[in-house]
Amino acid sequence: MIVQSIFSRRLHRLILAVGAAVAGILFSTLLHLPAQAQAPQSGGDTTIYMRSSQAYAQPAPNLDDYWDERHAVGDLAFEAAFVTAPANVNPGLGPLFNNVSCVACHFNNGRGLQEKGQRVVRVSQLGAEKILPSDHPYALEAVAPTANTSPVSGLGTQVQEQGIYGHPPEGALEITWQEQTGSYGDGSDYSLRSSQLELTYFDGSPIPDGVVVSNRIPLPVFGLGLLEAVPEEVVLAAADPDDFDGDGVSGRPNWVWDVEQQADALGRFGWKSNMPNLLQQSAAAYANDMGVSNPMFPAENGVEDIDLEILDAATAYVQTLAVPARVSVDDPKVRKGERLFANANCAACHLSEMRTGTHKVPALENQMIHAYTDLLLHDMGPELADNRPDFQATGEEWRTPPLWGLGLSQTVFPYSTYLHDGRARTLEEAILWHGGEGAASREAFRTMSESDRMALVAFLKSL
Ligand code: HEC
Ligand code: HEC
Ligand SMILES: [Ca+2]
Ligand SMILES: [Ca+2]
Ligand SMILES: [Ca+2]
Repeated sequence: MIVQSIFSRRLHRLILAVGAAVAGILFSTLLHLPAQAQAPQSGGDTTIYMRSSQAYAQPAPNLDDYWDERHAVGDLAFEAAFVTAPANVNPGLGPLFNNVSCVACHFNNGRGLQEKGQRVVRVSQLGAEKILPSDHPYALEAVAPTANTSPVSGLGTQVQEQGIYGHPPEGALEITWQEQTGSYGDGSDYSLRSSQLELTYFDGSPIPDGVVVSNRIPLPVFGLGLLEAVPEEVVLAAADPDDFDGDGVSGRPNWVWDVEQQADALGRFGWKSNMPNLLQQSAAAYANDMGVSNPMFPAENGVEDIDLEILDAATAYVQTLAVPARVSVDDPKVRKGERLFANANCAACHLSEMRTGTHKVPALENQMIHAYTDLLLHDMGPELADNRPDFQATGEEWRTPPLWGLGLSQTVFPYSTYLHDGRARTLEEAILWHGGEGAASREAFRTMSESDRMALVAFLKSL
């Protein structure tokens, strides 16, 4: 079965590639467009030319045979839906969980929705002593010695909103949205929505005082192997914690706990950069999001619902996904937008270029990439704050999210929204929420003419 699906996938890719090449030649001769090779290849040699709903779900075209097969096996792991044990296939769901498979939250590998089953709600008890891992069923929720997240009684540090049959979930979250209005420099109005959260235990009883709640939507998962392959020195070189150059933008690394190395490590993944690498991110997703215990996070009684083979496969999958190429790079409006992006100092955080170093996947090595992130934490002001510290990240700090592939968000998953809690319905709204270190950029955008704002957004959609 697996062999067959790898084979048909190869064939399928070949047909796609030939089709795309023919279409590309026809298209560029007809419209006198420059050849695609000249368009910025957002993911270096891992770039693909595809604009369909499957654009985030392709293997990097430069994988060798070994990694190509690892990718195909990982694809199955990413899609595998877990069920309550005992069962013949994929047993071990829960008892507490948020969803049954990786792809259920990362639909088509894109960003997910602000909805029960997709979001992840992190909590911590302010001013409490940390509890020991053995007090809690899932190791990651309490194990990290350098985390400053204290588990909440009955919830741990992540709220599982679902439980297997006969096992009540931990908590229930009610969200109410409110609108606030503002106006652009040219006098036209806009409206922004923000949420009010009410978290209770599942039976409706109130949670203790002093609990901070951070509500996060799923992030897209393509291109992440490249971000893992950016050398630590490159990330640290972009940090400017004391704002030495005086542009109002600082940027600090998050130092988080690496479970495998049992040491602090640079955080790169998650909305607050609280995960050091994709193996740990995947292992934690299995354990905490799906209740699937594994070699990195075994259950309290030592049970491992999946073995290292499956954990490694899921990890390899998110390491080896291609990055969709930019489009319309020569469109005058897009080019103007790119200049405005630079002038508004957006690129101080959303770095337009980084070079990768070494990685165990050779296809990811030494690539010039255009991810538009610095992987650093920035204080984004009180309005975006979740007030929940996470390792070194304060309650107001967030990791700059990559902007590559942004123009495909709605194609990949209609109705998907932006920012950590999905509050921004449009790219304009996402920019208008920037505060703190991003406030000057936001003001630059807010006071632009309408045609300049449209050009800037056109640039974002070309990514
Ligand atoms: C319940 C929904 C849910 C499930 C199931 C889930 N994820 Fe996620 N995933 C999320 C959310 C939410 C985030 C952002 C988490 C944060 O910032 O704290 C995320 C983040 C990630 C990231 C980091 C992306 C980045 O840009 O930093 C990766 C990689 C990832 N998930 C992989 C997986 C894998 C692999 C699985 C299956 C083993 C999985 N996820 C299962 C919701 C989910
Ligand atoms: C000080 C650093 C900084 C600057 C400057 C900055 N951003 Fe951001 N940007 C961030 C961070 C951090 C987030 C995530 C905030 C959150 O989710 O709460 C973000 C989020 C975004 C998002 C949403 C991405 C997503 O995946 O949901 C867009 C779009 C965006 N920024 C565009 C811009 C544009 C355009 C500018 C310039 C006008 C800009 N940013 C300036 C740091 C910055
Ligand atoms: Ca389990
Ligand atoms: Ca929990
Ligand atoms: Ca600075």
